[in-house]
Amino acid sequence: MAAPTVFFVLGGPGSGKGTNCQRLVEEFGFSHLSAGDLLREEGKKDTELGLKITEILKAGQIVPSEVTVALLTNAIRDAPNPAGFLIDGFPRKADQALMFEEGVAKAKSILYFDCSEETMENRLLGRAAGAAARDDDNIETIRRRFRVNVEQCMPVVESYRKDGRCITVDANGDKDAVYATVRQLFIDMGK
Ligand code: UP5
Ligand code: MG
Repeated sequence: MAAPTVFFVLGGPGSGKGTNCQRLVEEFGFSHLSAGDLLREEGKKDTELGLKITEILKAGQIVPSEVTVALLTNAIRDAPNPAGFLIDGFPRKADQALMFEEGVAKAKSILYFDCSEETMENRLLGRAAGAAARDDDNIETIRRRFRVNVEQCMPVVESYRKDGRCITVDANGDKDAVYATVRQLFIDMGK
């Protein structure tokens, strides 16, 4: 089987990765794989691994790479899509990038949602107040997620920037404004 077409979608917590991926799926027919969603799903299982994942997510820390890479690999294998995959919120650490790109596929482009922490915090606190609230949407974990993002995830974005594959999107605007930029990028890439 030919290697799948893969786009990594990166950006801090609340930068709008999931929101924009959903709209890209509707318009361009991609498959959306959120590493966080796959981990939350696995965390619901009453197994040792499930309990461990839930604990790590609640603390805003990063799950060991082999766990996340295995979940993504299985999802890609089980539902191949010639239009391609949007891998949301992954890779978050340098070793994850290496493991995935050597074992599964090299990402075609990396979309980086650049958003201020103030805006991201307001969005996450907004979600925390509604029905879509997540266990990690409390101020203490949100701040921990921000710190992990700066210390561990941003170096991954920087390394893709250096190798010329990173496309940065200003993600501070309203939903329609951000998506207008994102969809244009895919149209320009010939999608
Ligand atoms: N919203 C979105 N865009 C908006 C806009 N332009 N204007 C106004 N509001 C906007 O959006 C968040 C909220 O903001 C929503 O209410 C939305 O309506 C609104 P969303 O699209 O969900 O943003 P997203 O960037 O997807 O935020 P999310 O909270 O999902 O980001 P995280 O990166 O924190 O979450 P993720 O699910 O990727 O990871 C969760 C945890 O999983 C991590 O902390 C980590 O513990 C673990 N993890 C790993 O260990 N390894 C991995 O590889 C991946 C995750
Ligand atoms: Mg998300």
